[in-house]
Amino acid sequence: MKMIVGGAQIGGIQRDEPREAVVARMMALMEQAHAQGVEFLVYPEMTLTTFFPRFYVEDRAEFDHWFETEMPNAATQPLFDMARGFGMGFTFGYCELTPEGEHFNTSILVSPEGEIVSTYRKTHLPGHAEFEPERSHQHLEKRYFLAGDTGFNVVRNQGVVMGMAICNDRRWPEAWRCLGLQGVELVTIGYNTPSQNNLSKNEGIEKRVYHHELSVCAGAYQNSTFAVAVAKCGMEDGNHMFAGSIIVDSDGFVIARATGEGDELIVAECDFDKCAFGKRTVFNFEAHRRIEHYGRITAQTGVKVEV
Ligand code: CDT
Repeated sequence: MKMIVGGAQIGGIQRDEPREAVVARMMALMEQAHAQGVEFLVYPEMTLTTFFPRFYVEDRAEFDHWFETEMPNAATQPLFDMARGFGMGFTFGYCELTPEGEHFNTSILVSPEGEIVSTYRKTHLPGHAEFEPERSHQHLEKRYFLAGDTGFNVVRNQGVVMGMAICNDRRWPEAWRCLGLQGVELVTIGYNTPSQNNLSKNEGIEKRVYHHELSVCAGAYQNSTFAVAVAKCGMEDGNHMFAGSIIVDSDGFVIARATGEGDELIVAECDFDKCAFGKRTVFNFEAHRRIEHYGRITAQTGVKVEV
């Protein structure tokens, strides 16, 4: 089962950039993708807005305007319509405000018929909830979002078992394994990652890009799945976020890579039949996993040194 998969990297979105302008950029990439035969397209985390968790406001309600209360909505409907016209599935991230008043960092997976077939709410929220002056920049995801309540789920879309994760989730093997245990064949990951560690100026961008790539390649290999990790990147409101969008095969090799820091399409033909070999040999979970020794993973959160 082969499918041409694309990643639509998006360059910086400035604070005052309207949703409609962003959607126009997304549609330009979708047109390019269609011209290259892409059948499924992955956009970044929080594709519609600037990465506002870098800003602190006392009253978080002041930031509700960054959130979508329905999807699709007037701004995004043209994207849905274009994808349906092309017969293309896609996924993108946005900030969701539910009718119950809950705020999530969300991504949706949309079938070629234009139906939202899966919704994922980000589990691992990095950063902090209060203003912390010792940091070179703020990362207030814990202030503006609730931890997701969906867990890690898969859906069969266009014949492929697909699952979503968002940004910081890619660094957690638990997220990958939850998807792996459901037979995932394509993991989609959108991200916004600042190029500087806000507590360590000495951690250069090279190390940060390396850790990103290491996480995605390891997760793909250890679960014998393809992965598409797509950045929102470049300069945003005077802050730099690294690029490095990649498509990774089920052996953990990068098979497509972005070269710039702006809007850019990456494309690879993915042969999902390749996933089966790893799943029935080295990573045959049924044959080799030893769950009797894994209890700590769900019973304990932090490290306990008892020796
Ligand atoms: N958006 C997001 O999750 N970014 C984080 C930054 C980590 S530093 C607080 C990431 O893991 O890439």
